[in-house]
Amino acid sequence: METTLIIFKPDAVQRGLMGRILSRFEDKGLQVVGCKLMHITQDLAARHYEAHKARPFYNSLVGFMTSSPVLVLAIRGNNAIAVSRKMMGATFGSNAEPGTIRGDFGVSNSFNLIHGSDSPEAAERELALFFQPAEIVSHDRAMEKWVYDCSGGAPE
Ligand code: IDP
Ligand code: MG
Repeated sequence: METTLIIFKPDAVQRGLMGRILSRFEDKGLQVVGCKLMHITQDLAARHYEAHKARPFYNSLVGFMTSSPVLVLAIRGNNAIAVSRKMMGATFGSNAEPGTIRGDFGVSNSFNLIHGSDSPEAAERELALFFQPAEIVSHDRAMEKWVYDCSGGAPE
């Protein structure tokens, strides 16, 4: 099981799309193990997006991410990182496929609603930036055996 960091960006929160976007993750069978509404500080945004520091859009990206509250989630499941990225769609709303979150809810290239970790290394780093270990609430779901085929031992 993987855990990934998902952020509903300020545009998603301001546009009242939190419930509809979160429903997609729940509908898919992914599990919420961490969740908080927060205002990202300048320092946290800089650490989160440090790989993009040299990019021309970096300042506006940090400005956007700190402009209004975000909903930060820890989402768990089999291949949760790749599954979530696929659900998010391509980076730019203007060319994200219909059926994806970015493709269905937005058209902007910078206000693109959602962040998701892009690798296991990124997920580990980003989860540690946004959550204390005790804020990750691992728990068994009664429906788990109907979400995954566990007949072989490991969830399939
Ligand atoms: P990702 O969010 O799909 O992983 P990244 O390339 O990691 O995309 O970029 C991080 C974020 O920076 C994007 O989600 C988007 O908000 C913003 N961004 C990326 N490229 C551009 C651009 O060319 N113009 C404006 N904003 C951009
Ligand atoms: Mg990225």
